[in-house]
Amino acid sequence: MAVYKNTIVTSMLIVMFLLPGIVQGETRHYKFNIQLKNVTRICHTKPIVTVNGEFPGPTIQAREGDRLVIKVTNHVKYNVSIHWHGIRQLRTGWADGPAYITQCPIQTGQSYTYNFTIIGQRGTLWWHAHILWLRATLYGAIVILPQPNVPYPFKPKPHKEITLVLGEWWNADVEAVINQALQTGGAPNISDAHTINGKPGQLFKCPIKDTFTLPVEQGKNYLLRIVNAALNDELFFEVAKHQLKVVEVDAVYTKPFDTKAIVIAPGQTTNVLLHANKRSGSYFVAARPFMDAPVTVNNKTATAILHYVGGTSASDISSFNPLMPRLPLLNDTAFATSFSSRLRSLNSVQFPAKVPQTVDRNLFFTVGLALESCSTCNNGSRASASINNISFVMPSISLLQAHIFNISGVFTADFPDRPPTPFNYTGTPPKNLITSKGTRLSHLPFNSTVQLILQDTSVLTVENHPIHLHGFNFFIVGRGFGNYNPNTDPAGFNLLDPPERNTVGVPTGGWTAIRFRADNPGVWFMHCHLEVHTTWGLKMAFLVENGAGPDQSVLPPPSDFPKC
Ligand SMILES: [Cu+2]
Repeated sequence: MAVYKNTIVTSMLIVMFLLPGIVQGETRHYKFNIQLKNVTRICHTKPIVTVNGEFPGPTIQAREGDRLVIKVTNHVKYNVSIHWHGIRQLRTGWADGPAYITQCPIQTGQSYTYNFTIIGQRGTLWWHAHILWLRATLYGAIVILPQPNVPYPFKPKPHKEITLVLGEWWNADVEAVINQALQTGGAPNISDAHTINGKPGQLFKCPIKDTFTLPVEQGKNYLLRIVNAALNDELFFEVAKHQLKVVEVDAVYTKPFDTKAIVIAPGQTTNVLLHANKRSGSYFVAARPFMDAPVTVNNKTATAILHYVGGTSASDISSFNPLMPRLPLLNDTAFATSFSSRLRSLNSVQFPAKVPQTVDRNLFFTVGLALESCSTCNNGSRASASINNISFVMPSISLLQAHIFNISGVFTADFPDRPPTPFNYTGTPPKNLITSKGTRLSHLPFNSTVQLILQDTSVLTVENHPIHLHGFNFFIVGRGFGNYNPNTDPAGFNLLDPPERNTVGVPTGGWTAIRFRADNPGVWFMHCHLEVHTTWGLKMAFLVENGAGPDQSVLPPPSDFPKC
């Protein structure tokens, strides 16, 4: 009997050794109660929508291979849905979360249990509401550790890990801010503060309890998991007098490199190592926008305090006198460009960069802002935003349901592969360009390889658009300023170790080339992660067919799937 048991154990070990990817993970249960909570920031108190009364919301802790079962119950007046940003959701599109794309939202008093497995991903991601502007306060980090006994590929091993979620705070009710903008046709009021872990920091009034602190010990190394959860602002992030070593972006390891600051767009995550190499003292950790277009942003600096503990250091933050980092200037395009160009996938034997070397589908999408007529608006027009000149109209039931259950009349699968009317995208725009509206999807056969050029336009103004794709990571194989040139630009593409992400900033007045393999069946949203642009219509979706294999089709929806 003992011999028999040993044989089984041995064969199991052999199987596990041969197939390290299928080590069984744990199932982790979370309960998210969506509820109002009165919160005070910069001397303003207002009720905000939270998970479990926490702001920012709870951090989800998991390991690669784990299953997450998260029961979300809605106790507020708004319909709610939650997106697990960056999680690939292989075959589980029902759990992705964008309202009216993969699910109907969870109505007041109702619950929905998101159930999905983290496959082939480890690092920092995050979750946020994916309806209205509720993600202003409904957000939190997802920390995915490697499987047990699998070390990080970078050195040194961090002594501690600290999650820093960057956000934006409005003193006014955020839904009122965007509703007012839509009525008048103008841009929404900018936020009143930026925040680090929900706290604006000492440069604002009422600072003391509004400051997040990071105690560190001399000589130790720390892993900072940085998330940009701001609604509308790309951010620079810097720690006074400390270099940062970038080791991961969007839950994909990178070739490590040192930098004095990082640039991070809404939707992106960045892990950096920080060596606490000072003797003592305290240092500001600071975040401030990057904006290199003629667009008004909140340019206020959020701060936290990194302080050395032990020795003579004080413990009361009111007695700190921290040093301030210089931070890149608001419009420092050169710094942002240089930072982006230094990002490379690790591309090791263990973590290869599987860049599609051939392309089945060549797509060219313009992304940009324009105006549309509006009889009730102040100037007779309002801002609109579009992809290939189509401003996306949200359906009234989810696209994934319409696709899987063959419900007609919800969308058409005829999103154009290129702009209907070509023009000088970054030059003087044509005057008579009419933006059309539609719920149109781009159709992709299962497992096809896609190259997508994202081209900014100057129709209303050029601007950096952080484009987020659900359901996939993509490789950023090229970027540049001006108009993409299909004859000369591909020669410069990096098809060896390009960065792999789920969100990419398309340069202001420029373009980005991405590649991905459509190996995840379902309906997958792609949109600008500046919430104001998404609201104005800068969004579309891909429809990826089921494959022929047994594991290549969308699983059935869960029994508690919300109804519209
Ligand atoms: Cu945008």
